[in-house]
Amino acid sequence: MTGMKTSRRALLKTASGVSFAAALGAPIPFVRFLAPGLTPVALAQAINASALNKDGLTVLNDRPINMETPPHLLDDNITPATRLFVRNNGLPPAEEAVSVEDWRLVIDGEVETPLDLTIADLKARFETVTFQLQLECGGNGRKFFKLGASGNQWTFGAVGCPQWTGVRLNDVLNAAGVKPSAIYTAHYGADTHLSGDPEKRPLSRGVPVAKAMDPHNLIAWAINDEPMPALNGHPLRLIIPGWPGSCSQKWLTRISLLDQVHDGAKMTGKSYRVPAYPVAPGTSVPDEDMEIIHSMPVKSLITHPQTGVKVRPGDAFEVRGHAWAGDLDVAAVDVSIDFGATWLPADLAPPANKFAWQHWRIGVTLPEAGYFEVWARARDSQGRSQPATTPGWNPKGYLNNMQHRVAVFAVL
Ligand SMILES: Nc1nc2c(c(=O)[nH]1)N[C@H]1C(S)=C(S)[C@@H](COP(=O)(O)O)O[C@H]1N2
Ligand SMILES: [Mo]
Repeated sequence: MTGMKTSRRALLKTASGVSFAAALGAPIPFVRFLAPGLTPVALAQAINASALNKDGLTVLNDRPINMETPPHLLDDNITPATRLFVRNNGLPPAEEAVSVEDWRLVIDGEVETPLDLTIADLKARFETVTFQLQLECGGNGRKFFKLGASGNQWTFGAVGCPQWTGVRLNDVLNAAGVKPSAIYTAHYGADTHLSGDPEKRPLSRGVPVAKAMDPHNLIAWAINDEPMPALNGHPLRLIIPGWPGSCSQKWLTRISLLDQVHDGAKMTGKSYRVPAYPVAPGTSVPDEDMEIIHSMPVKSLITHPQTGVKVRPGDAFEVRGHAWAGDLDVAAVDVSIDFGATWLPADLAPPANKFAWQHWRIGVTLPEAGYFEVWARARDSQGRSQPATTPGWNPKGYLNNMQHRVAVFAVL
């Protein structure tokens, strides 16, 4: 029987249960069956703003926690930590278990000298650098694919460009001495698998050594000059800009260099891979025909005005946002107010540094009263542009770089 006494005791046993009950204003009689990490659905929206210190993000899933940012909240040139999306494949390490002083990063595998470093060692031995680096989930835009894939139904906001501080990944790898046999990295973090099975990892991805040696990759401990939020990888994470966010391991504990392509969790099968050739939606593609995603495609966001806004016909208003292009730069951003019939060139700023997203703006006037849409289309330095609707279908719904559209009502 579940008497009041038992349930009270069970409640006290579960620290999160206590705060959930307090937040709900009601006891949770079956709290002992509430799996760790599972948020009461009644709190799923409330919890992001308050307990998780994320400002206005949309919760897509609470176990694991996944949250995206509405485009108009990404208007800042440098994304605030409170507005950076969260994509977790497993359960983050418990905050009490994270000690900045005791955190270790191991570099091993195909290296001359394996390293075992504290964060203080990283700071003492290597140059500290700060870059604005864009981070986008490979599945951003998944929701819009026809014959959609399961997984988080990201719309536009699984992207951000904060300022990160840390040491260069290549400095650390060079200190370990990369052997000629090393061709791929393997990244490991301290988060745990949803099943609770300690043998299983939620995510362990890697990149070719050539990409790993790019001097913009960071082993980072700070975001916008503050420690990173727990959900974004505190106390240490990788940032591998321009490639799917999944390469940027959070709660980083180990980087191994391998003499073969890494086969860790979410490296194989259909994970972060797309068909090597175009396929019709719904096609069943053999695993051997799937290729690992490298650079993310060119994309842009309209961060102002917010969709649904009202303006006066004949009055100019500013449209602005950001654009990015994976490993490339953005060469141009065009804007349309007539469903793509004609396009106007926006003013486009150069990136603050390589791999920072680029800001664009344009003054727009709507000719008469009625419903309009503002569309934005970026073009990369190799001439590739964004499609009006979803690009090539793939089984897991990656790489959707379709144009962002906002609704604008012109009212007298
Ligand atoms: N350890 C670990 N690192 C991880 C993940 C994860 O689940 N565990 N998710 C990855 C994915 S899929 C993305 S898109 C980015 C998201 O980073 P953010 O949550 O800081 O926005 O982190 C990556 N690093
Ligand atoms: Mo991701």
